Amino acid sequence: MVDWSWLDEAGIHDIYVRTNLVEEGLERNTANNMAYRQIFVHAKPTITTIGAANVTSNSATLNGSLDGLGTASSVEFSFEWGLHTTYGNETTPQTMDVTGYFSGNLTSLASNTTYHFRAKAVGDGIAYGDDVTFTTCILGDADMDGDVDVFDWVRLRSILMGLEP
Ligand SMILES: [Ca+2]
Ligand SMILES: [Ca+2]
Repeated sequence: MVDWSWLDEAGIHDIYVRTNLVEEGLERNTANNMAYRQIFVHAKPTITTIGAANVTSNSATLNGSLDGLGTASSVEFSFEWGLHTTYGNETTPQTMDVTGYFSGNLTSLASNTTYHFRAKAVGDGIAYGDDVTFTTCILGDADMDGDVDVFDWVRLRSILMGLEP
């Protein structure tokens, strides 16, 4: 007679719901017709929000790294981003099956605006990197010193004439 009584143990079910890291399994030994309880440990991916690069008045590249896959064989990574730490936007998820750097491009941003973002990885559980901010440039701020004045026009003129990169 197989003993199924452990399936009703409320305490184990509570652990699963609370942490989402431990899962119950059942192995049936056909030799003696007994069932054995198994516990599978699920490890979330580990991930880092590195920062933003190539920030212009309306675009930026977001960088992050997948430091560990956890117990998943592949991980879907993306970036959550927005004006606040509630984010509200997410880049298209991409699949990674090895650790390494990844990036996402944002376009059509508002100028002179601070954005929040964090890396996200979905494997055996969901992992988030720390919140990082960047501020888009002021439109017309050619020398990127935070204001628009006559020096920006001088710089813009030099760029257009091919005297400066
Ligand atoms: Ca300027
Ligand atoms: Ca200036």
